[in-house]
Amino acid sequence: MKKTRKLRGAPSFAQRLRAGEYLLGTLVITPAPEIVETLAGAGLDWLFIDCEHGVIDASHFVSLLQAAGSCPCVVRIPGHDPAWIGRALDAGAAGIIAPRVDTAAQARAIVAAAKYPPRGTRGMGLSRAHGFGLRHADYLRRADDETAVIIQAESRTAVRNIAAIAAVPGIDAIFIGPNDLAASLGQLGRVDARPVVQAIDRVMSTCRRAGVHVGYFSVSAAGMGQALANGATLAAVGCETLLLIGAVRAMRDEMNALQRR
Ligand code: 3PY
Ligand code: MG
Repeated sequence: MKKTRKLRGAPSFAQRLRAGEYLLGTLVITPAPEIVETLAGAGLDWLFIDCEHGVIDASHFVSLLQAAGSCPCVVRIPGHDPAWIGRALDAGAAGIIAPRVDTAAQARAIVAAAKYPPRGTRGMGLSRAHGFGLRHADYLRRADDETAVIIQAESRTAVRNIAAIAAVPGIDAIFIGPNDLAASLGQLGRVDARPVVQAIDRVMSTCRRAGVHVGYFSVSAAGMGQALANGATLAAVGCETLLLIGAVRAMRDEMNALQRR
């Protein structure tokens, strides 16, 4: 009889994502372990470590992921380079997010780079994910199942090809980048413009039909309403600096109101 592998302990981020659980996170754009540790303890389901923009690079992975403790970190790599995918996963990332994926062929190559042979071409090595050698064999057995591959759809071409992209095996979620999508549609900075909203609807309905989970980013909680109503389960709201700005402004307004009394 075929053995089914039991889940050890809590389900991984990838397993929760595949189960369609609502997962709330925020972007991290600065390489500060103190901030990551604070965010990780403040009640989020995941952290979106952004290496596409900002100043985080691969040399920060281990310290940031250590600081996050049990809060899963998903790393957005700067492009589609298999070396970056390997380094993020080797450092113990719960998954990767690949930006600007326009075709099914690109999506297939990204999935391959994230999976060990025979499923893919991920290189063998030792790092934090493998307990620096303490848990190598165990990690090799679990890695493909327990790491998430998230593909960003954020261009006119991606929207045109979305059915083929969503059909690629091994994709755990398609994450809509509304800002790049707006720019690609000639609506720079206007994520609420009609052509952008229509393109987002098209991606979401195609993913729904294909049974692929959808992620969405907004700078504020208010901007997430439509995506959640349309079935997005993976949510990234703001980033650490925007959250700080919002908290400072709210505190300043509260203090100004007290002072006027
Ligand atoms: C975008 O809005 O373009 C994004 O990539 C958000 O993460
Ligand atoms: Mg983007």
